[in-house]
Amino acid sequence: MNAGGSLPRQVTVLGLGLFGGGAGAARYFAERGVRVIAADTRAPESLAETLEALKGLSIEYRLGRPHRAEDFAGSERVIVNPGVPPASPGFDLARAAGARLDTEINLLFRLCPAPIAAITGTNGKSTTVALLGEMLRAAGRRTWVGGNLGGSLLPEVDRMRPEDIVVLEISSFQAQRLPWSGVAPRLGAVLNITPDRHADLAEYAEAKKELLRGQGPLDFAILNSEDALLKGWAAVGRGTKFFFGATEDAAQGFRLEGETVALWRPGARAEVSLRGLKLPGRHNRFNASVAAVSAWLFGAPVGAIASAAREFAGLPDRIEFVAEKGGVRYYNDSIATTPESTLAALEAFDTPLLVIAGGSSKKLSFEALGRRMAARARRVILIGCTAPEIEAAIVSAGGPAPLRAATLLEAVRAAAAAARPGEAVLLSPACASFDMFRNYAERGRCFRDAVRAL
Ligand code: UMA
Ligand code: ADP
Repeated sequence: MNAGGSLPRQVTVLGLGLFGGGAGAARYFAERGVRVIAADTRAPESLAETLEALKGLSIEYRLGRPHRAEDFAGSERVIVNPGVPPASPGFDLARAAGARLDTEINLLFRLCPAPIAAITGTNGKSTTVALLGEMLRAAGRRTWVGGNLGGSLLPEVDRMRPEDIVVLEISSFQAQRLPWSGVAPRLGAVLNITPDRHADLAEYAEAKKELLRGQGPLDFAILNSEDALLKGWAAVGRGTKFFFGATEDAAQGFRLEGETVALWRPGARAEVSLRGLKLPGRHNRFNASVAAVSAWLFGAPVGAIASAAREFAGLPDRIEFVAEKGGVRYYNDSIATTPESTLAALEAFDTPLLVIAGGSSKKLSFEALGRRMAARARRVILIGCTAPEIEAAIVSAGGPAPLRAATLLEAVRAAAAAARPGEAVLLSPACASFDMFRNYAERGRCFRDAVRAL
């Protein structure tokens, strides 16, 4: 098999990046003898890890400057990075060169012989994807996990078999471009839709809808009736809809009953126990319910689903337990880049909390977060550009004035000095990291190092 028919002679990868997506596309084509031009506006020094990983492959690099017509000349196909916005000059140049636009994820959809389960939403995607992967593995299915959570499955596609399952995390930027190839997943789940960096919520919701639009009646769509937008999506695409929070009269659906997930479809009914789930909070029981119904629809036995849920230790940077020092527990939730994620994290604890928050702005309101912080956090330590805004929200909600720190290291030390045994220190920034770090992962690493050095 190759990239949807015969291989092109030449492709341009528009946006090489650091998370493996652009790099996976470049590797896939270069390993198959296609001439590859990799264009990225970033300088080679800031792409060093990617360049190292691609060493030895024949790839022509055009880096560290604005895109030019010559980067696209002669390319039949341009693999557009999800991080390239529609306004990027790269688009005009690609079109002017007469190239077909494609994406790494679309290529995978077209080439992969196994059914695909694709999960999108504003929050909870990575956790749900990883947990579904574990449930399917526990059921004995060979499972490939990838997509937005990092890396690329594309170079592996020749090793995939029809009886395997591919589980993908799909961002709205990836979902939006699925219609370029007219592809749809066998199972598509949309967890929730809350304001994110997309300025326009309606446009953001439309992007997510693309995941389900191309589905047929034999495909499954998992939705959430507790979400204000998603509850109205019964007619999006032709897939069979399973709603979280469905009432008994629905032909199929699933819901949480305490620590048990009830699942049903015509002629079949099951219950999955979530007892022993290590992930804290109701939002994680919801994520586990979505993973459970998805695994069940792929034929996984309920015993295997429940044992995988019990065993799952969670992912790095998502309310990740780091260490206990002097009776204080430290948690790293660096991935929480929106106020909603931090709100969910605050609900996940029942001990007194010291919260480290702040970072670069996504232009979202901190009003609700300020209220909750005022009520829930015994002490807040703020870092980064958004510190004044978050402070104003907390103080106007009647909370105590937060502390300020110039660096994350300083914030961890201030939290440690203020914390008492039995309390928890939580890094949950509610903001992006780009004012102080390269990305959330680097911020999480810095927090872990600072805690371990206490
Ligand atoms: N770029 C250009 N020209 C432009 C615009 C951007 O060259 O006009 C370049 C940038 O300079 C940058 C690159 O495009 O170097 C994008 O970098 P990247 O590291 O994000 O690229 P990839 O490694 O291909 O990562 C992509 C996803 N990136 C984005 O969606 C922005 C990764 O999601 C994903 O893990 C990976 O593919 C595999 O599928 C990252 C992400 O931040 C983690 N996702 C967002 C999120 O989770 O909130 C949506
Ligand atoms: P994503 O991949 O969508 O960013 P993650 O699983 O990485 O989601 O979780 C990101 C953050 O969102 C974590 O801080 C977590 O506390 C929070 N979160 C996880 N699941 C949910 C949910 N279902 N609803 C709201 N917040 C959630």
